[in-house]
Amino acid sequence: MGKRQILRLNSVASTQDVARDLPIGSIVVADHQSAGRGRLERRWEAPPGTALLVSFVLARNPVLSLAAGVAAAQACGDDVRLKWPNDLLIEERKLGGILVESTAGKAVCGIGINLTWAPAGAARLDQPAEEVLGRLRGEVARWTAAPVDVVLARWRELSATLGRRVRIELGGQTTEGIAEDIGPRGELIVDGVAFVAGSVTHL
Ligand code: BT5
Repeated sequence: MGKRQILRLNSVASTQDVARDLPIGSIVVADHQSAGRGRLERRWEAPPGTALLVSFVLARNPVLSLAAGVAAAQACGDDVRLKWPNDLLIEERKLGGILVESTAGKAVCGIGINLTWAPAGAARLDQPAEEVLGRLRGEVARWTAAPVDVVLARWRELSATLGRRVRIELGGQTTEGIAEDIGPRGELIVDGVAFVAGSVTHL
């Protein structure tokens, strides 16, 4: 399938789209994205040179989004917590996000982390991009190779969601309850009901 590549680009539409065509083990980093995206067609905003914007091409993994969250939290520092399913938080403010897009043979895991700029109400890290990326590469390799139960255990420790009252919205339906735990495939359990996807608000 070709040799893995490490691409550093100035401006792209989305690092996800470049990464999609590369073999497993490849990494795409950009200074700027003209069409950076989150889940469900949402936009990911960052002025040029202000954020770490990276996509990792990885083997498929049922808990990849949570493993990437653990990896990113560990790469960023002790005060970073995880909001289910895919947000990095500092003091309840969003520092970064994770977007996993899977195809038949691989998964593209995009990670955006605010460094010198953040939208109103969001957080930023104020650390050099190269240092964060260096740590992130090691942590992604470690946590995507870790057994699922080890990933879930670390995710629980880093979680800002578990034990909280939450609102979860999925397909036009809204549920409120206590986020009790995550299940074996990373699903969020709210008052005994398992959600495999959805948007969570901490209440
Ligand atoms: C995410 O989506 O949080 C996943 C973001 C993934 C971005 C990376 S950057 C590298 C790679 N290439 C891409 O094109 N994407 C990935 P979601 O949970 O849907 O959150 C999106 C929402 O976060 C938006 O609707 C905004 O409300 C908010 N948002 C946008 N930009 C933000 C920023 N820089 N900091 C904090 N919040 C932001």
